[in-house]
Amino acid sequence: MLMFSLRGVAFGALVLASTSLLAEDGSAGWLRYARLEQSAIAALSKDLPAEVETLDTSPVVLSARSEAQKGISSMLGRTLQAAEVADANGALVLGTVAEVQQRFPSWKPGAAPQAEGYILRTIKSHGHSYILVAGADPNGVLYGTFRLLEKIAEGQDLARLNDVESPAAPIRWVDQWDNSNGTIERGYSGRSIFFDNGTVRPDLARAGEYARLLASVGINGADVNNVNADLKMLSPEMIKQVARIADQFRPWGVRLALSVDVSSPKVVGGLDTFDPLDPKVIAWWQKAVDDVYAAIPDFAGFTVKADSEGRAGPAQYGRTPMDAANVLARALKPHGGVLLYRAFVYNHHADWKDPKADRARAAYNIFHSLDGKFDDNVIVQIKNGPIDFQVREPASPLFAGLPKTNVSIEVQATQEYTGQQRHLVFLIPMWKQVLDLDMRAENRSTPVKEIVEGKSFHRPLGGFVAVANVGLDTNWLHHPLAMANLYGFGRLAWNPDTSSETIARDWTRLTFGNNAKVVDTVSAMLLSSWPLYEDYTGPLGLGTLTNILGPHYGPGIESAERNGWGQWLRADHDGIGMDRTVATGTGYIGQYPPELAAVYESLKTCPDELLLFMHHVAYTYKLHDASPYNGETVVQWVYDSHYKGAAGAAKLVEQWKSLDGLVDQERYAQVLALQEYQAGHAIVWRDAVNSWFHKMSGVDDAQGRVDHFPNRIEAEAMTLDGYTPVDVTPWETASGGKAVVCKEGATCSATAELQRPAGLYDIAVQYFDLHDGVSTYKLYLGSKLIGEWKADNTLIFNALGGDTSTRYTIRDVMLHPGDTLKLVGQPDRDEPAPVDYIEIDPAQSKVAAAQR
Ligand code: GCV
Repeated sequence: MLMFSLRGVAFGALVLASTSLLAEDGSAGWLRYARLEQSAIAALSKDLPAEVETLDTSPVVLSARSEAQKGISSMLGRTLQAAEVADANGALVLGTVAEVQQRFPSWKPGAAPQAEGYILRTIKSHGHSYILVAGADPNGVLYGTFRLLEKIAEGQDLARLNDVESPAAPIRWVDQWDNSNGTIERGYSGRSIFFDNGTVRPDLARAGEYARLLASVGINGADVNNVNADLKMLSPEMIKQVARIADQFRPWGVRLALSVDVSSPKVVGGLDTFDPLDPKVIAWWQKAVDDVYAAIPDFAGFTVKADSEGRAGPAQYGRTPMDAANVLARALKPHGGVLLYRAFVYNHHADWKDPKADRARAAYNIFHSLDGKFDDNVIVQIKNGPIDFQVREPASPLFAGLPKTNVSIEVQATQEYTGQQRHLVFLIPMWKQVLDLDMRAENRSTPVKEIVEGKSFHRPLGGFVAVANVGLDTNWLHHPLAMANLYGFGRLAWNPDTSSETIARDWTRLTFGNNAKVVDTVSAMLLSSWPLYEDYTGPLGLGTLTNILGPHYGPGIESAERNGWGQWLRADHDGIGMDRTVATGTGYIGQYPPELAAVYESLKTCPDELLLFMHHVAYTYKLHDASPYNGETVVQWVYDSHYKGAAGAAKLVEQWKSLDGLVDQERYAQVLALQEYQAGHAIVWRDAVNSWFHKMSGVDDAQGRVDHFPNRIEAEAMTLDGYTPVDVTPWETASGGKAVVCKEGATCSATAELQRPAGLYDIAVQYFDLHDGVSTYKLYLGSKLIGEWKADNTLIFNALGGDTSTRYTIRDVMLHPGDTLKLVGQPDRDEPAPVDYIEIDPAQSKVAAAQR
């Protein structure tokens, strides 16, 4: 055995030299097990035994063993030999605490881990080292093994392992919003890994790989279908199919859950009602649940969305969420299942003319009075904020409003309102800011994290749910850096006290290796990304200023106003913001416990980042004196923060470029393309929001930037051949509200004579990249072709506007007065080679050199 592992080391050393920066496609996520530096291998190898002894034969512990073998072979080039009983030279020992105690009777475990927790300990026995991974149960063994591998990947000392870890809460789930036809609601990375063509995919290899990734960060449940549930989901054939997904999950300790529609007894079951209190309906649910458990014995439970956004619900029969939840929960209870009932219940036909109407109040209004009436296997699942995953929201007041009910927090890792994995937004700091908020329920310390852990109110159940929506894209979430959100969610669900910095650094190490510059740079990029995205998309608690009636991606500010969806900004020419005070507004603030309510109610104490969520103020209202607001007016803050945010997005490009050669070329190129795209799109956001505030408020930018673009040439102002000007809606999403388009089959051009002083310039062409077509653009300086590209981004939108506006930049072009610039566009299918403007700025390279 010893000989074998030595051979492994020698082989490993050979491989190291040739593999360090091999192209990687991201499919392994953070579980790459990249080969370590030779010095690290040598240091770790002296403490790592040559055998693995498995004291438990459950499938989960066998997964732990194969994972340990795989990880160690890949990182250290050593073979970890499986042995029933290890020889006397030491071993990695995997088993439950009881099994390990039996194997080493003199071993004292000390503090016992709680359910799914583990002990990692190095002990000496007869002069040899044993590394013990002792789990409270099989899942604990698996989680402990992954933790050990993480330590190895980070080159940590194995000689004195002494960790005891337990998860913060029992519910640590992901939700997928996958539809049985293979699409994913709010999915931005390809089609479903589970479903296709109305049924479960024949090949479920990705489902197993997904479960492995989830298990590696302690996630123990996955709801695989959209909360807007397909009614077919409970049909016998579908359950048989879905059981195949559960088979893929099971070896990784991940239990499968399903979303169900409460109208199923009527629509699928053929009953004349789905009134939850009707005995026929109760019996129907019991039978449906029994059938599910017959096919999937470790089934985790149901998630329910009802009476929300057009979904059927108990309200139709004058019943409450509690009535519906308890009926399903009672059917699940004998099998050990749980029922997650979403508190995302609101009327999307609200009366926008009513100054007291307020969607943010809905969840508390509906659920608070039901506190204490839910069965003990019901968990009320509360979105982090009271609206809908906006770039910033306060914590939902409902967290403090259900002290006698199990609750979980629902966050969104899929970046619906935060850039859809085309913008880098590391969401951990955003989630932490909610988790860490002390609600001051009962005038005592009750941070949200302790409420959902069940600690604050001594609840038996509770936890963390993230809408993940990974897809068939090779790298799972499209942006290679977006996986930090899924990883970080798992880390927070395990221990919400983990800092954002630790998560960012750990993820980076696992994903890109231990090079100090890479770790520092990538984690700095991650940690700056949410604040800067907020800076250019959603100031002062207004919410993401996106088109809420469209794809929730680019800017579309007024879409929030004057409709029933209740995401109102309440903007007029004098001021902006929702007055949610008790004194003069909707009274929402009164839903918080009194100490916190007092903070939000007063303009003096309300944090500026939530100002316009809580209050309606004039554009000229002055923010707090302290940094970063420095007593600026609301409108000037909006202008400044949008310039700051766009500059921050441009900086991400430079930060990433500094890693050229330190990160494999494949992922380097992918991230670079996305960061360059983001930097361009941040300018679209900046200009749209600023122009809109400028028009609305009538207040000029003190720095003279807004609506004043001396370096910009509007396409409609160029000499056009074939191109025709069109209005863009909403107006703020195109410069000057207009673009030019070319007819299908034609070739069009837009020409301008330049009078720039001789020098080096960057020339940016702002065009629209629609989904249904790949137009070609060519840019000529005089007769010289200086740029050629195709509008072939993978955006899914089809209208000219903020969702599709895209920038192509040609750097370091030498210009002279009298030069002619000609843009030639060739449409393709439904994409008319559209152009917004051309901007010619002094070359960034020159600016940077001048600044040095
Ligand atoms: C699954 C938002 C999303 C919807 C989603 C809903 C929910 O409104 O835009 O796509 O529906 O939230 O969480 O139920």
